[in-house]
Amino acid sequence: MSANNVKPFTVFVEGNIGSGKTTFLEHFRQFEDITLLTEPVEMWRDLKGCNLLELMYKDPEKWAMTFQSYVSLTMLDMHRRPAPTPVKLMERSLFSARYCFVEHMMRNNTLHPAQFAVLDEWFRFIQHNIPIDADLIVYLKTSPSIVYQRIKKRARSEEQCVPLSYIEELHRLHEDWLINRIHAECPAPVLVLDADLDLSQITDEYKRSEHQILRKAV
Ligand code: DGT
Repeated sequence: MSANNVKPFTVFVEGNIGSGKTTFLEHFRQFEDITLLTEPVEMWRDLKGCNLLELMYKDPEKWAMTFQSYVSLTMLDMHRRPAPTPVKLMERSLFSARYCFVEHMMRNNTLHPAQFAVLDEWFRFIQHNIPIDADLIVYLKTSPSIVYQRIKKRARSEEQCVPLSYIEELHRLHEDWLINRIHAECPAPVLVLDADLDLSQITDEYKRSEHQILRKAV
């Protein structure tokens, strides 16, 4: 709840790996009265000394279930975290974990059908029993070849083995969820931004979203 006990205007920032979600959140640091919740990747890389992200990439059949289970917990924590401001900006959500990452793992058999069923039941249970506020989704739309180059350039150690085909598949899953609406639930209206632009031009594109995001704060 914000200071005056009104629910914050809640925005999910979504997009492929390397689409600039963190940079987008950083753009909004200049404004007052916004709570920024960046994705808990660091928690995934160090859970009591275990790097779950690395384990998942190195041996997906063995670790995907464990990893997704922990992603769900950390995402739910972010969804439920109170914001003392009129606007709350979150990097990703339980929805992209389910409709993009888990969906991919189910389709390529990384997850056993029984594992997928358990994750899906958790997702449905949470959706029906725990309020998840969502007022707007900002979709940072990119071309797979462009984010693939960015991922190679930033050289996060765990992601070195990521093939272009994985990025292409994740792109299709984001499009199916946010543009083609193949799943019944898209929890909020979607604002699409061109996130292929490089850093020198992207600020103007980010500004296009300020009005919709800040209108509750000003
Ligand atoms: P950005 O700022 O757009 O460059 O964002 P990234 O690429 O730092 O953040 P994100 O969420 O796209 O990806 C972080 C890493 O975690 C990446 O290797 C993909 C992985 N990841 C994130 N969420 C999930 C998930 O639910 N399942 C799986 N398997 N991987 C995930």
